[in-house]
Amino acid sequence: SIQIEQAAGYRVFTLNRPEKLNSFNADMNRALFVAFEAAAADDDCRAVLLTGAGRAFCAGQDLGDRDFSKMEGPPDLGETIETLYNPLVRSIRAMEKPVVCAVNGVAAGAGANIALACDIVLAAKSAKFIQAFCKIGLVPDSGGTWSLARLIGEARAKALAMTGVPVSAEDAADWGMIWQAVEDAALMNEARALMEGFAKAPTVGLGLTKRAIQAAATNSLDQQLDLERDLQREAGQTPDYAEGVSAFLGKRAPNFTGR
Ligand code: LHQ
Repeated sequence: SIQIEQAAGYRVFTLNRPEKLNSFNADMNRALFVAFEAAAADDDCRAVLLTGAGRAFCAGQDLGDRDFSKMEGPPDLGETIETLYNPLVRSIRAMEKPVVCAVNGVAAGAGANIALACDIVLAAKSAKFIQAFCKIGLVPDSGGTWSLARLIGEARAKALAMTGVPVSAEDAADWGMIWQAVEDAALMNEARALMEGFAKAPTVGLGLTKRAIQAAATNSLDQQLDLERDLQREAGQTPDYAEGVSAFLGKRAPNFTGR
């Protein structure tokens, strides 16, 4: 249900149930989690790119997965969230390397919010983000209530979550919900270019940067200044920092090893 490409220095995960608009069933959810955990554990993997096969990025949970007529009572969706979606979001956020998302088409429900959990989101101009949950009586999950409120503010977060209106890639970029909207035909080239850069980047420094920016969500300025001090101390001890300075002074391109 997902396709994994091992490129030099990075991996590409492609959600691969195009006939179901790459909606999540439990297998795809678990496979993606396992893939993220494996990428996190592999020092030779210095970044991850997430995208979708076919015309959609991901339509959220596969709503055909449960047949209400065959169930004794209402399902426990909390269980699904706890065992499948939450571990996935935590894995993406905890991984101390860049996670890029190339949103190639519609991103709805959990599909939209998994995209927003990634560090850098590029979207094809024809793509749309839809908080579809309200249409079926549910609550935005996969961190959506948190990330939307932080990225675009309460006013827009509530309107999107309560109406389910689609947001175009260009509006999403204008609002700061994603990094960039790019021409459909250019999406994968742009994403690959970013990945080639991250494959040769000072990965430890980028990972610490990710940790710091995420910690800012709950830290005071004083706590954050202390954290920056600690992380800079750590970054200053990496071989890549020594290499970066030496390359700069030597007026040559750095050769970062990601350590
Ligand atoms: C689908 C789906 C889909 C199955 C399109 N499932 N078949 C967490 C925990 C537990 C339970 C519940 O949920 C969650 C989190 C969630 O993600 S809730 C939100 C679930 N997602 C949605 O509500 C989105 C539903 N889909 C749509 O609104 C539309 O399909 C979008 C806007 C994604 C795309 O619209 P169109 O481009 O017009 O395509 P379409 O609607 O014609 O869909 C194409 C096919 O894909 C169609 O099947 P068919 O056999 O008629 O060709 C759809 O039924 C199927 N499909 N999404 N989530």
